[in-house]
Amino acid sequence: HDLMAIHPYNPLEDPYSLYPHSLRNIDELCASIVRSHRETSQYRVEELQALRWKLFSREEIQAYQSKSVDEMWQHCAIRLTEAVQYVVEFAKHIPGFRMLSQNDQIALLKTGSMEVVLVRMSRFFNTENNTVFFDGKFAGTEVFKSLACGDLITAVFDFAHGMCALKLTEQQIALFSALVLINADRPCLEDKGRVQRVQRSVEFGLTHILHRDNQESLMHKLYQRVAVLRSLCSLHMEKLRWFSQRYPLTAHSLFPPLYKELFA
Ligand code: CLR
Repeated sequence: HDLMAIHPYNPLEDPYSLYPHSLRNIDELCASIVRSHRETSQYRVEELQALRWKLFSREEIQAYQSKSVDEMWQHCAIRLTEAVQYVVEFAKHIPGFRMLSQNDQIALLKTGSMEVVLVRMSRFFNTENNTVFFDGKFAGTEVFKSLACGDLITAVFDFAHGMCALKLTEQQIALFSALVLINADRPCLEDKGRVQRVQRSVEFGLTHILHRDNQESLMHKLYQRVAVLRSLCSLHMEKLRWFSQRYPLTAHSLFPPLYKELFA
């Protein structure tokens, strides 16, 4: 996919379009983001729906709760890192992402991958009993007790709850995830202008599908969610610093390399 086919737009070169933007290209852009989301989302929504009855037993919950702080942190860091790896795959197939410099790709992933994991969490969340699909079953906040960061866990669960309330379609989640990732205001970007052009095309794609779905009012709500994401990720970093100070050995030698690379 060639982004220049969308930005800037030259009507003389697009005999198919009756509109100020090429719908053909914007449809292609949306389709490839949606495809990339689908191929990297681990579970389909229907599959997760079918697994909802699988809850951790009292004994299993107790086993998680009796893990030591560093044992549970290590366990969660591994799970989070797996999720981040899928987000990296997702990013690679967003049209235009691979055309950014390596530095800028890494800068966007460093700040955005955790945010996308949290957006994706809403697909793995059951609002009826406030549980998230984790380690093969649905887990409530009590499962994460031994992490000793209850405020972060509560905030993360609240966020998932709020995202679920928006009742987004898979296509909307895909485009929103791409928009969260491709953000020209992230620090340490070499070529802000180029990121901005990719960002505009993704924004345009999201606007396009919201318009098609007759849900333009969602745009405002989604931008509000972005602000909450920022605060959640700084809380995550704060907890990570606290943990690394208390358990330097675990943080240094037992955390997955990618987790350290992205968040340390
Ligand atoms: C998010 C969507 C991914 C699959 C996935 C994997 C790991 C899950 C994550 C989801 C949601 C958040 C999660 C995480 C493992 C641990 C973490 C449940 C479902 C909780 C919130 C604990 C965070 C602890 C850090 C402070 C280390 O596609």
